[in-house]
Amino acid sequence: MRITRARLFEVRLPLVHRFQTSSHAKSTLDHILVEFTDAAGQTGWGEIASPAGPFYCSETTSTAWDIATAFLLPTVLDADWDHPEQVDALWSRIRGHFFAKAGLVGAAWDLWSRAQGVSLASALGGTRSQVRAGVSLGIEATIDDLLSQVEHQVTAGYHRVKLKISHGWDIEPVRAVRAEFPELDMHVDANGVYTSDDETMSHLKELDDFGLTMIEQPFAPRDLLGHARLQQRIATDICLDESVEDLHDLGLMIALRAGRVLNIKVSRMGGLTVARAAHDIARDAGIPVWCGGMHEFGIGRAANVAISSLPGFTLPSDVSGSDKYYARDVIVPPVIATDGWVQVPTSPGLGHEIDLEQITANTLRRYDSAQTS
Ligand code: OSB
Ligand code: MG
Repeated sequence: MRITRARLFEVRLPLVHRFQTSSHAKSTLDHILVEFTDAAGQTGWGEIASPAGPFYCSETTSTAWDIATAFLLPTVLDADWDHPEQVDALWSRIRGHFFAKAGLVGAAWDLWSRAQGVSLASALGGTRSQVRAGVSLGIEATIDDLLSQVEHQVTAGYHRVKLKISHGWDIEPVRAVRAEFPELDMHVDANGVYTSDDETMSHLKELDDFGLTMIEQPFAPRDLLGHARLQQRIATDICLDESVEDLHDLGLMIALRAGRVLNIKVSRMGGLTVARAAHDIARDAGIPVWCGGMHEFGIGRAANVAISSLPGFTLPSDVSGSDKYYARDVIVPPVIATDGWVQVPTSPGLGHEIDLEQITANTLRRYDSAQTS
């Protein structure tokens, strides 16, 4: 297979509800959509879901654009390959920039599975026909606002609710939600805002009282030792997100027992090929996984649904319906959750049509390899 043309579209979509984490707030997202065309004129799509600023990780929309156009695309264009796994090898010399790589590799997987006439989920080895969805709720202005968000999502049927926490917004909101929803499958995500000193560890230990399924990423990404120490002191499982960018990080997490659950984000780990390998390694190590999200538009969201169909994804994934985030998505039909379940498409590739009209109507800048050489 040979990719003869690549197009990038930097697309801005407004969020239906402003989202705040411990590090930043946002009401619009700028993601880069990737279209690959092969020699036969078939196309495949991927999404670079990097946040605009370097607060979740060091990448930004602009760095992803620059790295993709200057370094990644030149290695991929006109190269011969038989399977999308070989696309990762084309840029083995290029360090980091996982979000940028993830978008490109996603387009290669979609292109390849469409050409084979198989769904992306089955190309990846997926075994589920539907996946369980959870929602991620941002930091709200008041606890009452948070309670009404939880109420709304529980009524919509979602199977798990994750609450973003930070300094001054941790024990009390969790206590309030638990009091109203005693049976709810609930966890918290700090996005690395805490420091791993004794006082903070004692504070976080108070969360043991609320029957949380996990505490996600309490400390800085590289503080694997801090996470290992906290896991020894608390009963609640620790889940790593930002700390695990590649398979070496995952090896360290397992060796140090720095957590008992893994959030596999396709974007954070450089794409579907590495995400699938992480799933296999975690499964062998007895670590349950779920698929985290980056508020992907439909293209990235559909890839998340596909990977969530693998057998080791035993916990609900952040694959909520498009409507939680966007009034109109870039795929048709959008991803839909019914009673907290998302059906895994069986038609070829991502299993959704691309809404090129919606994409071009919201494009901030574009690149076309056919118009630059
Ligand atoms: O840590 O999971 C995170 C969004 C932006 C940055 C970090 C995170 C998130 C989410 C999004 O929680 C969840 C989703 O896409 O549904
Ligand atoms: Mg997280």
